[in-house]
Amino acid sequence: MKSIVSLCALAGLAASASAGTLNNTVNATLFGANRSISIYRVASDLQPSGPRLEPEGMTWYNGDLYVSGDAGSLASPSESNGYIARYIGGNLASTPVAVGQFTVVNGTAGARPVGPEGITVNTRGVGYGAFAGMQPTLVAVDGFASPTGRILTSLDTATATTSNTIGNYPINSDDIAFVPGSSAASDRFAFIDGTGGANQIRFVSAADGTTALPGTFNLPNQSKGLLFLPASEAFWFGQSQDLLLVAVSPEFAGDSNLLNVYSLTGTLLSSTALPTGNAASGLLQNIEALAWDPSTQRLFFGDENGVSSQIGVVVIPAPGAAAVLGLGVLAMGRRRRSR
Ligand SMILES: [Ca+2]
Ligand SMILES: [Ca+2]
Ligand SMILES: [Ca+2]
Repeated sequence: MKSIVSLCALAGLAASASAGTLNNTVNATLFGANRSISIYRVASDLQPSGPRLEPEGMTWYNGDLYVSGDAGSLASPSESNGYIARYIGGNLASTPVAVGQFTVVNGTAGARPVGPEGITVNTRGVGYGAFAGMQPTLVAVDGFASPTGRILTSLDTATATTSNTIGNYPINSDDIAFVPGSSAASDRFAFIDGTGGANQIRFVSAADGTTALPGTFNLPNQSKGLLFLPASEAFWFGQSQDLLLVAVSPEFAGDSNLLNVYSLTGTLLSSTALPTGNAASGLLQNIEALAWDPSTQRLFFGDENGVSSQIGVVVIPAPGAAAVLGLGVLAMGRRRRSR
């Protein structure tokens, strides 16, 4: 350990858990207005539990941002190494809690750390991934095909235990989102599925996590990040129906990351190109995860690229926010005068 610390000191690297560092702020036109995206470097945020945090999956629950990444084996730890980063209050400048270490056994190769491509929360209280306490169970998809197969699994963040693992899962997923229906019977999980090379949205029942449902629709190649927003939140994005937001990573040199907004039936409602580069240029490189904080209207972008390893965050003001603010100030003034 001593020699590792010395080597890290020599290389000028952090040797212990560290807070995200603001790398850059960049302006982008998002949903019709100019916004400022703050971009944090997070690569060393899980140390010493994990070697490196390269965000592939993100979800928001009860005031905190949860971030997952790939993992190697117990013998050869790599990336998040079975830990999930929990940023309290979504504060990327703070050191996250390392939740885990989550492991799975699937097949004969023995236990290995979980490396979720995507994470979500079943908020219904029944069905696959349901939980009772204050701390969430994360429903995770893991595209790590070798040596033990793809999995759907449940990560209890209160006890740091894995359960209900479904091995050799037929969906080759880059992300997952819980899509509540009008009742538990119609709750679904939506997946980005790359089986066969083409990207599609597929739905399964959230009752068991496995029963395939209709509604499949096509996505662009390199679709990597998925976020469900209920109609009550769609307002912030200039829409009024349930939405699926999809992050599309660059496919060819010169491509930009895209933020595509779809209806649940696959109608493309908007597509926005995001400033794209790498950490050295202060830009996001390969966006593979999305999350939304409904209390402060913050949208998070996870940049999985192994060199960049960043999370971007942007506040989405309400459409017509300036007018609403103006009315609020006017009302305050009236209250003051009437006192
Ligand atoms: Ca991966
Ligand atoms: Ca990775
Ligand atoms: Ca993902």
